[in-house]
Formats: sequence, structure tokens, C-alpha cells
Amino acid sequence: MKRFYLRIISVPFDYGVKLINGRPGARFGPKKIIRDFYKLTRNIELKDIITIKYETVRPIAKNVKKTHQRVTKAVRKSIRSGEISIVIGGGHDISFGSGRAVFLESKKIGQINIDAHYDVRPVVNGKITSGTPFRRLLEAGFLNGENFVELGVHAPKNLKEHHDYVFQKKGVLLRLDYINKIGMKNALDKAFKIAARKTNATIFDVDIDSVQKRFAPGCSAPCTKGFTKKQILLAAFMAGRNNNIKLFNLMEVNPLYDVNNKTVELAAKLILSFIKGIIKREK
Ligand SMILES: [Mn+2]
Repeated sequence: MKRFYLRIISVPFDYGVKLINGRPGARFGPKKIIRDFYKLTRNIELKDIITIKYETVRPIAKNVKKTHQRVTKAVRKSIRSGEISIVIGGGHDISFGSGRAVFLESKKIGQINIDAHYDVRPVVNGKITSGTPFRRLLEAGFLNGENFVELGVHAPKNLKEHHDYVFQKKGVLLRLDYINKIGMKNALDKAFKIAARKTNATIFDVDIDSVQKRFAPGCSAPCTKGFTKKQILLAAFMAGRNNNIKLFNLMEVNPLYDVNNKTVELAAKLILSFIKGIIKREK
């Protein structure tokens, strides 16, 4: 039987959230999520099929760039040794650091982002906020817009200029209403296909603010509208099962605003769903 290798990399860093005047606290996410993940898997036999290693990237206070460099280094090493990586944030800015690592190892990458927002804000006055990761990947030439798919954006929180930017880069936007019309599974099939076209690796991002506030109140920027728990768990499972996916970025879980721990618990379940998908991979 095929054995799978997984590395869960914690990045307790939310300075990028602070820089966008969001609600800091996502730095407390990784520890809590992993604790719940342990609880969740206590009675599940995973050891025979999957080896899971844990690592924490030590952030550098108030230094987004240098922290991202550390993230890149850790994820690069993981990918190079044949592991599938899960990065737990922290602010969404971290996805630039982890995405860069996959680019450096795989050269041609696709990116799926499940998010209430576009996260393609420009870097202004050197401030690398949590709203910037995908613009940075695109501008650096690491990501080709044609392999970039965003799922879950909805009015009215997003600026038209960010929509236009994604459009101009030939990125694909699957809005929340459209996904609910065609179904989550069909939307993801479409997204995985686009991201995998002529690429060697796909990155799968979940910003927890893509989930309805009643299921995921503990995040930096909660929204009333969004996906259900069932939809997001299906997404994680399908991503796990997809052979092209090398990295799962799980972002913006903020325990300081959680209610009865339900956001943290959902995040732990997302990791387990992703793993259940991995086990179903053929190669
Ligand atoms: Mn985001």
C-alpha cells in the first residue's frame, strides 16, 4: 500500500492583519487547531497510511518579509522531500511565502483560493498586508493568472478595482451565487481543472472567512454570507484527493473571536477531510 507523507507547518503570525487594520489574533490559530486535530484523530488509525510531521516557523516580530522568507524555506524543504504541506496561519499574507516555495520547487503552479475576498490588494508604502498575497504571487511572475481561480467572493465587500485586476490577469472568479447555482462539487471540478492546466502543482487556500459567520465567527474579517460547513469540508476532501495539490494553506482562524471553539474545531475538521482525501489518491 502506498504511504503518504504530510507536514503541518504552523505560522503563528498576524502582523499582516494588523497592517490592514483587521482584528489581530490569528497568531493564536495554529496551536489551537493542532490541539483539536489531535483530539479529533485520537481514535482514528492514520499511522498505517500516512506519516504526519509537525513544525513551527518562528515569526520575526513586525517583519512580514523576513517571516515569509522563513515560511518559504520550511515549505520548500517539505515539498522537496516529497511531502504534502499544510500551512496553518496566521494572516493570509503568509500564502505568498508558502506559494513562492511551491513555485521554486515546481516552476509552474496553479492557485485556488476559497475566500470572501480577492486578496489582490497592492502593497502600499511597503505595507505587506493580509490582503496582498495573490497580487504578490502574480506580480512576481510565480503565478500565471490563467491558473488562478477564486471561489466564494460576494458583494458588497470587494472593490471593483480588485475584481478588474483579477480579470485583467485572466484569473477566474467563481462567485458565491454562481457556485451555489452549479453546486460546490462542480465548481471545484472546474477550478481544479483550470489550476492544473499546464502546471506541475496546485496550491489550495482556504480563508476561513469564506465560511458563513454562524459557522466560523472566529476569523479576522467575518461575513454573514458564505459557504456552509458541508461545502467547505467537501472542498478540503476534494483538494486532498487531487493529485496535483502539494500545499494547503489554512488561513485566518482567529480564536480570540471564536464562539464555543467552533471555528477552531471546523479548521481541525478541514485538515482531517483533506487527509481523508489524500488517502484516496492514486499516486
Ligand atoms: Mn483572505
